Amino acid sequence: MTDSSSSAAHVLRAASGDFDFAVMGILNVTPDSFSDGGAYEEPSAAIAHGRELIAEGARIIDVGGESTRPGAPPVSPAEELRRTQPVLEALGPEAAAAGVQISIDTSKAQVAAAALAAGASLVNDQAALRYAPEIAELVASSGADLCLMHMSGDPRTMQRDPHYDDVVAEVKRFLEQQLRFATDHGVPEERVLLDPGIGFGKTVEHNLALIARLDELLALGRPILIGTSRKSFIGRITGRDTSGRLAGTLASNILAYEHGARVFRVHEVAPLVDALKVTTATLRQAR
Ligand code: HH2
Repeated sequence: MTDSSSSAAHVLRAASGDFDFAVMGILNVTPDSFSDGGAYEEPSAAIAHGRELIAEGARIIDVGGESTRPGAPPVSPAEELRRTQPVLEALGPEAAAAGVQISIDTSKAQVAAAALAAGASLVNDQAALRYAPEIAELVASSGADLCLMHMSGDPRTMQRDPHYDDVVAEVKRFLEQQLRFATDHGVPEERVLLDPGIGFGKTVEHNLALIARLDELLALGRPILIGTSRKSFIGRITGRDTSGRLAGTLASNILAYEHGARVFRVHEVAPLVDALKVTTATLRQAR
């Protein structure tokens, strides 16, 4: 990052060296996430994977204890805490020493509060404060960052025939409204990231339109985070299962960068860091 006084500075302090992007590594401590469920359920496996993600160049580690795949059953706050807290407590100091930010992927105030107390400094709220509006005050009082994501409905029902007249305009309106809610409740605007919520209540066409017209969300004045990693729209286009979606993940993230996204949530960090380095170096040469 070059301009530490820019409004995106707070979140993008995580960006790497000369580069203006940050890759967020996914650390799902769940039995049932759609592509890596069960792989890092044991705290020791999750902690080891977190270390790998840091070594691969992740500038943010997103720890999640509840799957939000379509149809996923809800998890109690106690269970979510049981899954995430040991990982946060172990990884927190190591991440801090490496200058890596820890994020908690939750829509529950209790889980967010415990994570912030354990050293997380970003709350990634997929419900964008709709389920737990009090997350806004928590974030405000702790000085953390906040990611607000668009989701149509909830994970149990979101993929039942999603409909929009203009998906980009509707996602933009929603994000604008939730951003205003957050700032009205004390969250400094410069601490907020916005995310169109790829795959959350959207068809393949909706997801593609959001990537192709991502620039329209830049008018909201906040950095855009995007999560396409291994998602089903890539499978629908390529015919690949979750283990074969890396190339599609890279393509969608490179395009999202070109259309203005700056934070990228992925399972495989190293290939995207390289791809984005080459992309940004090339674009810089062209301009
Ligand atoms: N996608 C997932 C989870 N959290 N957070 C943000 N901000 N944006 C996203 O696109 C996003 C997210 C779903 O992916 P994953 O964590 O791999 O799966 P699961 O929800 O099944 O654990």
